[in-house]
Amino acid sequence: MAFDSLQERLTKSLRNIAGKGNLSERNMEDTLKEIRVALLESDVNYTVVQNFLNSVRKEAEGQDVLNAIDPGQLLVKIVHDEIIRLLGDDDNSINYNPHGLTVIMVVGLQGTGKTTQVAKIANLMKKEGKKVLMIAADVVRPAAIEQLRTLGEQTGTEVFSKGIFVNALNTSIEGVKYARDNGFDVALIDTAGRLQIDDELMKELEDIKEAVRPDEILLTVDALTGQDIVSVAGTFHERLNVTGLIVTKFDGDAKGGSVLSVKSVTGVPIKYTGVGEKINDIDVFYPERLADRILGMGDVVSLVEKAQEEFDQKKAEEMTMRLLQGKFTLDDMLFSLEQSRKLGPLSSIMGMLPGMSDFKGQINDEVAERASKVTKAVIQSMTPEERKDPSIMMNSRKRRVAKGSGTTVDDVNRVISQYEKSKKMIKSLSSMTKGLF
Ligand SMILES: Nc1nc2c(ncn2[C@@H]2O[C@H](COP(=O)(O)OP(=O)(O)OP(=O)(O)O)[C@@H](O)[C@H]2O)c(=O)[nH]1
Ligand SMILES: [Mg+2]
Repeated sequence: MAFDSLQERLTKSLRNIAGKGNLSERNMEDTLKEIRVALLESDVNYTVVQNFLNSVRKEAEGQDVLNAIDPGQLLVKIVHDEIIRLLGDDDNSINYNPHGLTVIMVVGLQGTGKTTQVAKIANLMKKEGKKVLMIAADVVRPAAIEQLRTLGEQTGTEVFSKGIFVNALNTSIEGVKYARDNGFDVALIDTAGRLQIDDELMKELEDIKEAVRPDEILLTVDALTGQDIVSVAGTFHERLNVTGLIVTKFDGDAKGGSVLSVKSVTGVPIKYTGVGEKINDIDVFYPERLADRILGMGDVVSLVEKAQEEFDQKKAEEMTMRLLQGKFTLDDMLFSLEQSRKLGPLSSIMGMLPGMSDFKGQINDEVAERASKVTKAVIQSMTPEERKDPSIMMNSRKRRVAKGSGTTVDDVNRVISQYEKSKKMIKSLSSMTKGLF
């Protein structure tokens, strides 16, 4: 299958870091370098590779990968998400005409698989309950009409043809009219191909486009042709405003890099992939699935996503619920200090709450101040009773705690007064947000 070698290489370099509890800047750069080479050697367009790595780096910085709970896995997830973005994370589905007949033109160079995909797509749409007509507008090759008829018989799809003596334009116009008059949902137009892009072909396609006003113009590109995909797609797109790509022969052992580049270079999304010669050998294109496959580690990626979601959510919920009820003990303060490295500062949790983002800065500063060993040591030296109610902390208790924590009575006083201040603020915040939860 396409991408096998890219997959192998990416998986190898990512597996090296996926299980690492710590990731140095150096490890990360090494991994990014390996990814760069793997992409370039798979024929991904140079500029696309540069942009891709820049985005990964930026995301890694933004998400503070090096300080994450599981830096290696987080980096894998970032790479995965960037591949999805590269492949197009917008809507790739067929744009059906809401007012009636949907007209789809299929165009492309000779032998790239137009006729075969027309039949495959017709078959897919029929399975969805649509009434589909295939229009044989390739009048250049006499055998083309016969080919479409055979495929039509195979799938029970009606084929419209005027033979080879009526030109492609008129066949298309009449075919679309026939579809409209006879209550078809979709008309798929199979057009002629040329070995190379030439003006005559483009003109013919432009004329058909002008006359039938298609809802979709799908361009077939052969995965095996490598880098050419990008320039061919670019040229067709310039002339015709192509709405989607069908990457055919995806079952072959293409390096696949051009498939990764084509969306970001031309802006045309991939809508289908052809994965064999048989009628059912077509897949609706989902960037996420291909990204999973390219990384060969969909399992790891979904695991990271799930673990992170659960972790963040559960802890954040517990914490915020306590805070929102105005309950805040020294134990909570200790807990928040211990968790802050994993969870991000308390402020980021507060920032998620409606109406609280304004207080983010204040809380952040205070938490940062307390995120010191002294604070932790002081609290840890207090009895559970004292932690619950520090007002019982008389001088003798303060001296004991200072001694036990290797700090001073001043330190203990500071911790207690910081706690009181913080508690007051949390109480006032909680009264402000009452009713929100
Ligand atoms: N392996 C593989 N072969 C395919 C795929 N799609 C099409 N083919 C084969 O590619 C060859 C050309 O397919 P056609 O559908 O005739 O291509 P075309 O673009 O209509 O060709 P022209 O009409 O001559 O321009 C045929 O032998 C198909 O069986 C695919 O996804 N995978
Ligand atoms: Mg054909």
